[in-house]
Amino acid sequence: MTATHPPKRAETEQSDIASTRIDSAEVLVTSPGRNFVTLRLRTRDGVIGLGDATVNGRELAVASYLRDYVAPLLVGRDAHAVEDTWQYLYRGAYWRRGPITMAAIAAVDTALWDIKAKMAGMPLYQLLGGRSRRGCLAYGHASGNDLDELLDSVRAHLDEGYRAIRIQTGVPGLESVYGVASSSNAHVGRHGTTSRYDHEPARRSSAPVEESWDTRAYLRHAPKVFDAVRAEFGPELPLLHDAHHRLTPIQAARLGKELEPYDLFWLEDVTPAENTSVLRRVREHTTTPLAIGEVFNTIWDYRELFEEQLIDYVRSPVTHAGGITALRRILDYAAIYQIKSGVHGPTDVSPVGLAAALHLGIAIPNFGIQEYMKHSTETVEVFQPTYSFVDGLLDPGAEPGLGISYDDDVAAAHPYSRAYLPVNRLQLDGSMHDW
Ligand code: CS2
Ligand code: MG
Repeated sequence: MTATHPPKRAETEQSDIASTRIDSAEVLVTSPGRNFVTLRLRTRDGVIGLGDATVNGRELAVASYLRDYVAPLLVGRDAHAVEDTWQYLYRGAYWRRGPITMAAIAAVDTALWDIKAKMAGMPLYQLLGGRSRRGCLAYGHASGNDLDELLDSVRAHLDEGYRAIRIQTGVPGLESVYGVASSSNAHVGRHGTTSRYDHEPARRSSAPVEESWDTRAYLRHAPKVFDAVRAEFGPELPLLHDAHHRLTPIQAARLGKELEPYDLFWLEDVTPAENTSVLRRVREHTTTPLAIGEVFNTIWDYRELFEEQLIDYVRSPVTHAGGITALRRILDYAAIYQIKSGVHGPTDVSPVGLAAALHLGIAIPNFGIQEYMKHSTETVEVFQPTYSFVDGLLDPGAEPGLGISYDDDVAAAHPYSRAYLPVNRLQLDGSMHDW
């Protein structure tokens, strides 16, 4: 009897494969104000796909993972085999999860979806089920070192068309707080203040900037801030707040409870990401909606949060959760529990990552809100995004694929330069603290 050899890969449409094979996989690192890592795949037919692999402050680790281990596996593969390639890279590595691995897989997955949509001649969202809404509601970042600065910043955002606003302020007694624009970063607009806290360039120094923290001072101050914002802007405006992993469960419960009168859209990252079961305690005490997940990597991180309905919004971006394939799977799972998307969209997620989120967001049934911080002019010149922001809604645009094209010449004018996120220490005694 003749032995039959099963095909090595799940390639079924053999005749098409030659032209859709991946011919090159390039890892592009650029720093137009801040560092970005982009994967560019090209098929034999010359169709280009882009994927974002930026891990803020650890960029070159993903660049190496992609360049040294993943790119050699991609050349010759069928660009249409999106799911099989995802499984091949995830299961095949043996080592599971983690930000570097999942950002690398995300970049491959996003680039393959970009290629598939370009081959179909359609904007990517058409392949994800088509348009489900007029646009993706975006939230902007208002901040101020004191209340006057903050209220001005909210007004500036309303002028720009935002219909939902995140509120972060300085805390009396603390010199600076992450998430609040420092005055040196402020750009003077009609209302005199900044619209972005990590205004580019990203902080470049030989070591991370050290910030100091006092949880009791923060907990005393936060309700006063929301009281003032509601008094000024009324009950309608959706308001969000990020506690940036800094609280214990019982402190988080107290904050959620004290903010209930101000009807937040969400309270984000109240506790550190590792031990999600502590959110049971928070949930027992407050009806303030909770969002978490910007540092999660996989669907497994969400399992108990979904099944016990401990959260209301999923913060994972395409870039850090393994791509469009993986985030779609997470959000479908979330939908069973009436949990919605609230995709992470700071400026360290590149325009490629943001575009991917918008194609997904416009298509899925359980879209919630999209974070939006405008990228710098230099970043826009490199990536040339075609998405738009009109009347508070983001739209992925009508170009085939993701709608992003990478300008190599502009990128080359902005070489990589090491930059760190800050660290946080307790003001009391200098102990390292979550941030
Ligand atoms: C923040 C981010 O956007 C957010 O909600 O938590 O600024 C986050 O700290 C950075 O993206 C980290 O890279
Ligand atoms: Mg956050």
